[in-house]
Amino acid sequence: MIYVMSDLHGCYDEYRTMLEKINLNCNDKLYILGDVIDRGEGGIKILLDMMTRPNIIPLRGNHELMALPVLTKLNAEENLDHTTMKLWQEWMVNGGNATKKDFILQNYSKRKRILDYLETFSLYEIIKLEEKEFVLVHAGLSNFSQDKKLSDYSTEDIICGRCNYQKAYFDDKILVTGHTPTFTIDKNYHGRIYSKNNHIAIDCGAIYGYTLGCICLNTLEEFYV
Ligand SMILES: [Mn+2]
Repeated sequence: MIYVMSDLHGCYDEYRTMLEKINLNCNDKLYILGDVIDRGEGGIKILLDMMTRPNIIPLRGNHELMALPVLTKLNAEENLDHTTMKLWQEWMVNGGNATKKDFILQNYSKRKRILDYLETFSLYEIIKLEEKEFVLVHAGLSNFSQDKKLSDYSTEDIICGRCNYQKAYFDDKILVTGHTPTFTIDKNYHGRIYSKNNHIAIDCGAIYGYTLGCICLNTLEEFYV
């Protein structure tokens, strides 16, 4: 089975409970659509756990995008240049401190492994099942055009933009996104997965006191913690 979840934001207990709930085994795959870290306390703990599971495939979110250059410089004990300093400030405003605090408590080899792991996060994934095709990204496809290839979108288009959930982007594919908590999309989807207009939005706002959602792409069954 293929599962998708997103925006864990350091909610380690909910993450572990979800793995048990979906009974993830080595024949399954779990895609995590970014924003594993920040805001909540357990981001580093989640990363260390994900790293041990080859059937978890991580995609990059805007929080990993902010964190990686800053943590790389910190780890190398390099001074922050102007660009990284700006990024550092932006990251701190967006809940990066919880991650930074725990990162610097790790020993050098663990820190190195975390950084190497963050480098492997992909920008998008395409999943073809018998009758359905899914495009997985963290945030959306800004500057969308029907015949544009996924490789032609910029990192910002994929990771930082907002989706228009009222509009179907593809006729023949379902766009699966995190980043935008579903309670901000439609009041009927508080703490629930939004599934409409060839969209599946799976950030159910765990860090905002709602739920952690997970969907099985084969059956479209939804799971909540
Ligand atoms: Mn995000």
